[in-house]
This record gives sequence, structure tokens and C-alpha cells, in this order.
Amino acid sequence: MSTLFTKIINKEIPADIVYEDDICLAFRDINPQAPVHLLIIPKKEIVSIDTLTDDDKDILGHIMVTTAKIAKQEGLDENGYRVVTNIGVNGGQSVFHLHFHLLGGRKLTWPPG
Ligand code: DGP
Repeated sequence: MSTLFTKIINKEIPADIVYEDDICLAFRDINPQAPVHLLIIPKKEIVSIDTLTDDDKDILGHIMVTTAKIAKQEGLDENGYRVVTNIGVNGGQSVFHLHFHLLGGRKLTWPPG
């Protein structure tokens, strides 16, 4: 089922897009939890990593490599950053289109709540 992230992919609703290619899109989170808070999403409608199939391996590999490039682009590589994906209700997922949060620009605490 489509979510609002499909509308962002299709440019039906605006977003602050920082990177785009055929496979993925990266844009700034509307409710940032750190000085840099981006969401990196596949253009393919995938609910979460829980629903991945073997066909998605290339997409996920591409997203991880691209996430590291974007982190460098945002100047996060020197001091470090966090990449996290929430899965399902207990994982804190609120938008059911796979997305990786890229958080940085401050010292992040651990463990998460
Ligand atoms: P999660 O809770 O892990 O499913 O993260 C969903 C994130 O999506 C949350 O941090 C807020 C963000 N978000 C929700 N709606 C929008 C939107 O319309 N635009 C943008 N840029 N981000 C959104």
C-alpha cells in the first residue's frame, strides 16, 4: 500500500530533497531529531526490512553505499553519525515505507528509548 513517501517520490507533495537517483531518494526529515536528520528511501514500495526479498539485495546495497556518500556530503563523516531503521509498531515505525534515518551533527546518546 502506498504511503505519503510515494507522494514525495512522485513530487506530489514537497520535500527538501538532497539526493535522488533511479533507485533511491534522500530528503530532510520534517521533524528533525538532530542538526542533520535525513531519510533515505528506496523508490520501490517496500514496507520495512522485515519484508525484504532476495530481489531487493541490490537496492539495499545501493542505499547503504549512497547513505555513506550523503553523510560525507553533509560533513558528518569526520565526527560520526547514526543510521537507523524502525520496524513495525514496537520498533517505532510510523510511515510504512522503508526508510533509513541518517542522524548527525551532535553527540547521539545510546541506548535509544
Ligand atoms: P519512523 O517513525 O521511523 O517511521 O519515521 C518516519 C519519519 O518520517 C519521521 O521522523 C517523520 C518523517 N515524516 C513524516 N511525514 C513526513 C513528511 O511529510 N515529510 C518529511 N520530510 N518527513 C516526514
